[in-house]
Amino acid sequence: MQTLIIGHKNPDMDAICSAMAYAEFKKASGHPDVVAGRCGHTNERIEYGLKRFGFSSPEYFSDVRPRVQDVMESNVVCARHDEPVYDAVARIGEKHFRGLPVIDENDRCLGLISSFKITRYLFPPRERVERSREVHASLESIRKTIGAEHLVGTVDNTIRNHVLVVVAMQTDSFGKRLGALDPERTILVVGDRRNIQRMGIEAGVRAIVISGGMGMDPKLCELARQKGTIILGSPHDTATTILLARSAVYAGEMLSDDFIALQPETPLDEARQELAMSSQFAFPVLDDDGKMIGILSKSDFLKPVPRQLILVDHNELSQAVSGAADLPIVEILDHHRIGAAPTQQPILFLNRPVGSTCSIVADCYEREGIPIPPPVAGILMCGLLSDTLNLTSPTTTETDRRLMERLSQISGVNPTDLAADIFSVGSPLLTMTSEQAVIADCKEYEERGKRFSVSQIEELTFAHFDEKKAQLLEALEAVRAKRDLIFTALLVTDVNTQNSFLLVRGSESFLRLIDFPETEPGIWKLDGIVSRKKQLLPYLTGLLAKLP
Ligand SMILES: [Mn+2]
Repeated sequence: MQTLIIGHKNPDMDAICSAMAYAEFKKASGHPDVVAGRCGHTNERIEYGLKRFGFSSPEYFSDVRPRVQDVMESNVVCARHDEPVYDAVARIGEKHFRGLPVIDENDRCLGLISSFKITRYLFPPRERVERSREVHASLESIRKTIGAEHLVGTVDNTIRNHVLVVVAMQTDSFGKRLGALDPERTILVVGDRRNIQRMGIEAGVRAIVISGGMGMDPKLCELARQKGTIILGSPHDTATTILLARSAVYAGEMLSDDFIALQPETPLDEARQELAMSSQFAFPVLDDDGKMIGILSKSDFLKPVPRQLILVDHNELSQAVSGAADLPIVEILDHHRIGAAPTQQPILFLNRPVGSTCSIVADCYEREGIPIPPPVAGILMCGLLSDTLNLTSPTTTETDRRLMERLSQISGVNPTDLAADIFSVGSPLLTMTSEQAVIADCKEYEERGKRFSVSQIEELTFAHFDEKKAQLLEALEAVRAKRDLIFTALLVTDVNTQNSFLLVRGSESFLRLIDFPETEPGIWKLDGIVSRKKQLLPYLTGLLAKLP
């Protein structure tokens, strides 16, 4: 069972770093099958923080719903289209299967061969029993399947429609019968009846199989050589020889090519619905080139889902990776408001009003007495100082300060230096278009039936703000119009001075309510305001309440 530790959509530094550090903690406390993931793109700052401490960004998951590939059997037992049905039957019997997929020489799936279809072939209905003498196979396949030895001539691999003729009649009856046969296609199966053997050779039949391991008279062998008739010696009696010869037909001859195949990425619940009414015994799983990479049986739906989740830095399913609701959530570590869905089982739910989820992870290490490796301390610092703007945000607690000091000792990195380095990388105003800067960290809210969005970007200085502000306002207006919001806001924060500019586009009646100093139309100066969730959001929802 794999445990995936994953943060919220539109991940920030805390979501990524807490997932990775908690995965390290889990491994150190004896849970090896743990993996950290993300469900959105990282940005330059996150990449910088990870790289600085020797990590690379965790695996990307667009959706964690169980998929066909999670439960399919990838060690597939197949039949080759050019192998005798006899060999396929042996494998079906050995494994107690109801049939096999049939592949070509490039592993492409051609169809399915079922034991039902084979049985129908070997035991045809009475009205079709005549056809049962025909075997569409090469002589070599027939020889091998019977286990016969060459007595005269050698067989080839050309596939022909052969007709098996058992001679159990008097010579004069056989003489009449012989006239009606096409000698090129005829394989006689006969015991040590020399007259019959001679008649067959003289008529120029393609092959004679001598049953019962009885061999052939040297004179007749010589005659056969002259006439070009192949003579094979079967170790079995006539009845067995016939049965074996018939099962020399190629698997490809008997396949149903009208079959349902699956793709490895198909979600299991979709596959379940698609296959519910099908009587097919198994479903080949094919890659984009039609190559067989696995097989799914209906019983595979009963297998337990091989993955469970630990959510970090969020607890609401609306913010979680797609498909999270379909997997067991076994733990949640968070520092936001509680909006978690009910769970089936009791779970570990650590929600603490501290500055970052990374603080909670650092605390887990301390409580368990597990030493924090210096690189892990480094990424924990990244998440902590990025969420608290280096311990200056009003969300910061005494616990955060104490932990930051401890982490700094372990990593040997000064928090202020690290914060400066992180925030100096990838300034949104310098590295993004105005549109990107507005949507990169945009959260949408609904209050009293009114929908609005608040974005935030963090800068080291307002030096690039003036040149960008007009475009930012335009981008805000575009988002507002596109999503039909009552207003869109962007908080541009200078993490050095702890001040912000607020840009808002929306209805005149709303804008008039904002009572911070307005530096120009649509832009306000918010000194000392840095936290979207703790400072700005309550202010804005308060204003909304004043609207008629
Ligand atoms: Mn966080």
